[in-house]
Amino acid sequence: MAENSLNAVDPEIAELIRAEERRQADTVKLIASENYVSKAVLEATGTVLTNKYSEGYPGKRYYEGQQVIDQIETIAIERAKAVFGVNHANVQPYSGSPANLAIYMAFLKPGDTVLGMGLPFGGHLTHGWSVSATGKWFNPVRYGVRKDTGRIDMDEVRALALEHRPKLIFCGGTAIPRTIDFPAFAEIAREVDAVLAADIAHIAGLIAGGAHPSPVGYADVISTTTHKTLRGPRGAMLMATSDEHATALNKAVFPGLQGGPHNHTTAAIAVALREASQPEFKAYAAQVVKNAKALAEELASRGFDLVSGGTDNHLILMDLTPKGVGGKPAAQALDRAGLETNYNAVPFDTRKPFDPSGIRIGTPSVTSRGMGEAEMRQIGAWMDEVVTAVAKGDAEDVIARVHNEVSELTAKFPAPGLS
Ligand code: DSN
Repeated sequence: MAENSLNAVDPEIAELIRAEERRQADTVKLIASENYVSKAVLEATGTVLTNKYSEGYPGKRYYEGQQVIDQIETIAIERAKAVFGVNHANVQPYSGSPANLAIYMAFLKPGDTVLGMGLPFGGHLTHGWSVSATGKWFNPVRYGVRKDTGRIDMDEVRALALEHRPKLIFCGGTAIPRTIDFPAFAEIAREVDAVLAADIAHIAGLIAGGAHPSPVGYADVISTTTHKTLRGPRGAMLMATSDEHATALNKAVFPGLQGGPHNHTTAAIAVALREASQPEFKAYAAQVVKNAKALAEELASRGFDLVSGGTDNHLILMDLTPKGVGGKPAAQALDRAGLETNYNAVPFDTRKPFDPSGIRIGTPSVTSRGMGEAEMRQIGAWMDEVVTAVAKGDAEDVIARVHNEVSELTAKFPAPGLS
């Protein structure tokens, strides 16, 4: 029986996928946690591997028929070990939140204390924020950033660790524009006998490409998603150097929290890791940072208030209060102009999380399209024009003009993976 294509079976969904592809092609994507995967990664995700159950690990499964899957997962593990320089990697977590939950399951009991960065300061929900299971089922203590510098205060982290004796300390987060001081966190964790978890989801590609220091040798466990700067499919990994920690993590992922791994994702992670091991990826990671610095300089010169005054990595967090507009109306107007961002709380924000003062932007996606510093300066100018027009309450003409100009730019820099 001949099989029908997606187009024939479900034209409505097929057309919506094409519409999303057009939207992605025509937009300057500045969301710091997103990227464009390569055609090769995209191909691997849409394969028959989705048909297979594989509870367990290579060589020790609970279903037969693993002749091929075992090879794929083993390749993904070996590539992760080589790219990040670790002894152990688990490539099965479905995404970042389950990966982080597995760390709790591996090392803590309910009610134990976790020290993590507060969400409004740039931490992640799963680092012990109150609405997350990790904040409800464990005892969270939070550190932040200094008001005067916008940077993590390592003296505060140490004082909180000594006072509360956490079993687990998280470093890393989702809105941190500066380098994470892994050695300083490791020293504090050792002093209080805590497990140090480095959540490198945002910066994994920068670490793989040598554009950010590595937590290896400092953190006991490392968690990362695979779809941000690393340019893989939506998935996650857990890594460790000690056998003991690796065994605890493996048991926590399966059977602790998850069932069968998503084998199509595992294959795509393997492909992304192969790409990340190539010399071009080093150049990519370095350019992501150069672009972020160029964009930050342009925005700062136009009066934008950058948290911590700039960036060391792929990410810029801005407080729009001096521009006279909230983060949400600014992000909405920018999106209509073809500049995709997200509104975001800034440290010490006086507004509510759903209507905060800031926006967060990043350069992983525009760099994947081949854009450089000149394009970043242009993007900074467009952002200024739109935000200034929104503050004046008369943005429609500016939005329409900028959108046309954005379309001209995106046409010159085709995004990977899109047809
Ligand atoms: N949603 C991710 C981000 O945007 O940073 C974190 O989970």
